[in-house]
Amino acid sequence: VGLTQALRRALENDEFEVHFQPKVDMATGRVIAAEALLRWNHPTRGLVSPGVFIPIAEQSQLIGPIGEWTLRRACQHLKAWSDAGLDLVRVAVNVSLIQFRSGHFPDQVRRILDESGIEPQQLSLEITESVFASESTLLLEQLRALRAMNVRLSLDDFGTGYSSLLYLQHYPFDEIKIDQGFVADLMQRNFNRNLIDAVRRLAQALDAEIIAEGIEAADVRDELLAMGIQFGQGFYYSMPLEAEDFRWLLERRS
Ligand code: G
Ligand code: G
Ligand code: MN
Ligand code: NA
Repeated sequence: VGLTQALRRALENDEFEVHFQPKVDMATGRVIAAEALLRWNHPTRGLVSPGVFIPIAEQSQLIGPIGEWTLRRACQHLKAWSDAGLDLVRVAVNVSLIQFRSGHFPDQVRRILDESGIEPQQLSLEITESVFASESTLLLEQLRALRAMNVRLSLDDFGTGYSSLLYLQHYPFDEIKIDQGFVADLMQRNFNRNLIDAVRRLAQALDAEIIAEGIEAADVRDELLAMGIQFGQGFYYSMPLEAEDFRWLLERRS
């Protein structure tokens, strides 16, 4: 069977799981958010990466139901953690541009927030930079509707793709995530340091928060802090964890 067929069955058979990676306030070490990262626990292949199956889901319309499942599951986990008194501000969920095609994505988000009982400001949606390539008013309208609901919008993988300063000012992003490619060799390359500093000033001008991803070592964290970057994410803090392990991480830190 093809992967599309297998993906369809995966949904029916509950083979997906959501893992979580902390987003951290680097000065204090406080976990401010959990990024939900989808995993496919295939019966014979084992854990399959979203890098493999998300593109197939996007081509086959399955991204709709898979994305909805992920969003619901992530919100349910956040609700359980906050009901348990664990100190976590929000959950972040990656969203594919295809999920905006129908025009009803904000309604789906609203429904899932109501169902799960979390507040809109506890949800952040991560959208990659390719958002600027589409120039779709339908998409921009939905982003504005989500922002008007107080859902947070995060611009993922910043610096890798289509960014245009001209577009950026029209989009309601609350957070910019500096792509890990610029963070990994920060210590070796002056260019990356200058670029990160430019993005920091850009974020300031747009009144958006900035977070560096791909932090793997303490010296990189220290350098980012010295450069005035407040938030970070990466293996240095934690790998993506199963929900139960993420809960332990929160308990240890509370
Ligand atoms: O976690 P990992 O490095 O394997 O993720 C690989 C890619 O898959 C990343 O670009 C990540 O943003 C993306 N991804 C992870 N979970 C989801 C999801 O639920 N939806 C979408 N659209 N992309 C995801
Ligand atoms: O595109 P997005 O930022 O959503 O993808 C996040 C992906 O990056 C996840 O699949 C996660 O496993 C991976 N990741 C998270 N932290 C690190 C890190 O410190 N180093 C590397 N190489 N990958 C990371
Ligand atoms: Mn992301
Ligand atoms: Na990213």
